[in-house]
Amino acid sequence: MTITITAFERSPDGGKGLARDTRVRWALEEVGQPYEVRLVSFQAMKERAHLALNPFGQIPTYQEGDLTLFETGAIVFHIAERRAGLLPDDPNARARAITWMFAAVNTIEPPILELANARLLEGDKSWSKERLPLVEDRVRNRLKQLSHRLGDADWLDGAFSAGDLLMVSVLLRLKSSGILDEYPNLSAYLARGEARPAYKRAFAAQLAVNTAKSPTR
Ligand code: GTB
Repeated sequence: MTITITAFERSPDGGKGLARDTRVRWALEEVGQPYEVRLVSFQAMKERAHLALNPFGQIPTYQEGDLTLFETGAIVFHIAERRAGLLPDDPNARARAITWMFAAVNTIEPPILELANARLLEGDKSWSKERLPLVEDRVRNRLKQLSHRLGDADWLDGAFSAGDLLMVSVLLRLKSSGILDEYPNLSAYLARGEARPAYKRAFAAQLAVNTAKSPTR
């Protein structure tokens, strides 16, 4: 059955792989599942047809036959459950990998997003200089805890899993900030994720979209 995901017609990051379709592409690449991509404009994302796929008017969405999904955590989980390669068979190891998926999107991603918003959207506010260090410290607090748990392991719990896929995806947002350099094992973890052939294919695919010439642009 054909799988179709949606992605930005043109991502604001110009193809750095930070838009969330990259993590879905990566999951599909890891399990060897071909997929199609439908590109949507910001305007189209807010229209009725797209809102039927994602009530929040966002990308990515995932369609497979009658099934429509949104929320990248749920999409990656669905892919990982149905195809081998992203979740261990052992029930306890599987439950732990799923725990790391939730930790990535629910515990680590929120302060990172808060920092991105503080820098990008609030940088010109009079109170921004006072607030920014607080927001950065919230990120550091979580990174310190994560770094401590990862230690010198390659991945968070045994073999690479969907938990690592989401955690690396979330940490990628910090790559240009310099904060990750304070945690060398997390920087190395990120680099290991980016070095995976499936990630490279996913990254290249989204980059191709964002660097393609278009007569309308
Ligand atoms: N919780 C949802 C999920 O995980 O699926 C969040 C989805 C989401 O935030 N989608 C964003 C979106 O559609 C794109 S990925 N935004 C448009 C809107 O809300 O109107 C977030 C994103 C966008 C751009 C960059 N960037 O340019 O660096 C990075 C990340």
